[in-house]
Amino acid sequence: MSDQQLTSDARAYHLIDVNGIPLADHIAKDFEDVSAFCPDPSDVLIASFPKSGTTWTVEVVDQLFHNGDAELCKRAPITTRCAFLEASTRIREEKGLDLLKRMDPPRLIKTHLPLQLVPQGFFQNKCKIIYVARNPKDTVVSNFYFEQINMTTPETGTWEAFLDYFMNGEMEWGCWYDHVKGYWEGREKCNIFYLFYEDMKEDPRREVVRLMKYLDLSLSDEVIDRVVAQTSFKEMRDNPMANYSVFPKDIYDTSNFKFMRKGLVGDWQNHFTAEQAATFDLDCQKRMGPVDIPFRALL
Ligand code: PPS
Repeated sequence: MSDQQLTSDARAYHLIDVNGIPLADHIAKDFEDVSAFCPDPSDVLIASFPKSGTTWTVEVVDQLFHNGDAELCKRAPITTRCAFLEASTRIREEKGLDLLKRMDPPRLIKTHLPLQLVPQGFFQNKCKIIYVARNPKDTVVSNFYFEQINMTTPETGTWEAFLDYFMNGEMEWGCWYDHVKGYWEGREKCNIFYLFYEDMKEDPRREVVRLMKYLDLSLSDEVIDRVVAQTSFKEMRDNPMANYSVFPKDIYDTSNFKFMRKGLVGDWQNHFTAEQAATFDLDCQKRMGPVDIPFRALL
């Protein structure tokens, strides 16, 4: 897929501080260009901390924009149907900014940047912004498995070490707590649709309808039902245009785990010890402070 062959030290990687946020070196180096990006007012930004349900949300929005037309939504891999704003050629065939130049508005744009690093053009042009958040314990578990697939970052290490890394806010794209709080606090001012993974799991139809209304679309019940059915975990897991299986093994090695891994709420219970969960919950309470985001599946 990529002309750029990753070398044996491809996993060597370091984080660079960009306005207080650790970004991968290959992303940080083009950050000025990313900041200067000016979207069209019709573009839709889908933002998240990694492994929160981004791909699911992108697929739903793409299908809503295409009237639930299954064939049209399989026109290209999801990574081409939606541009990853800050992506460099280390993780994608072409930079997000280059892909955007080839796309026609309204474009779907994905980002993992915290709100304060989102290019100002999105706010100036009053673009629609959807933020998807997932309870932190399932988010860290999903990241732990993804890092084992991800051949462009260093070896993952143990679960215990990874949990500390997450709790210390040392991850790429910054601290989870600040990320979810930033979009939560900015949601009214910036007209952000704050979506919860757990709500999508509980009642996908209800959330698809809410998304449709936010996007100022009006689709028939039949189309809505189709979108819900075509974006189920099982459908997306088996859809090569949605499940990331088109990536070569030197980028994502899915021999042991798939990108579409389990798609469940509460899988953290299979990974956290009782002691880890208690420490995590206490820490989470402190870190969230007075900001009361209605996360579920925490306990
Ligand atoms: S990324 O790389 O940050 O864009 O990853 P992201 O898409 O945010 O998160 C991947 C997790 O979302 C799950 N997923 C789904 N769950 C339920 N239904 C659907 N349709 C769906 N699509 C993706 C995916 O399986 C990852 O979660 P885990 O817990 O690892 O299975």
